[in-house]
Amino acid sequence: PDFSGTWEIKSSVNFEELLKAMGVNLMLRKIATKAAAKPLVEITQDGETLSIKTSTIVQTTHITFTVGQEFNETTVDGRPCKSFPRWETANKISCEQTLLKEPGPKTSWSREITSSGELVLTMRADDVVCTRVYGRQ
Ligand code: R12
Repeated sequence: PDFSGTWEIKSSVNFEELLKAMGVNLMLRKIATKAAAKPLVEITQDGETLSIKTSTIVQTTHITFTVGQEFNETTVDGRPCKSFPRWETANKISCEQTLLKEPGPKTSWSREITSSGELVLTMRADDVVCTRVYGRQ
């Protein structure tokens, strides 16, 4: 599928709960949740290699990876981790994360292009699942 494009958010569920499960304190949770309500996501794709830039007023992250190959990233709360993205279905990339410094919650994300052309991002921390739906700008 084609993940490339400029994406804006349509809905977000459980983002603050996700941060809570990661142990982020109340003040940072409030700031981050407010910032994450207006993100801009820019994705470029070359075959199985994706580059994802996620910008908010407090933080911008940029990852580049090839599906099937381990890469370094950080969890949503900024902890360094190893990430292993793989195709879960033809349209969905699932990525397990392993913290470089344990202990911490078990985290992962997935990104899927749905049949209606939306981008669905899920982020997990232990048993909490945050679901964010993006539409093309
Ligand atoms: C912390 C510090 C910061 C943040 C946290 C802990 C803020 C994180 C933000 C994440 C946004 C994620 C998005 C994801 C997506 C926008 C704002 C949580 C800055 O210690 O939709 O792809 C310093």
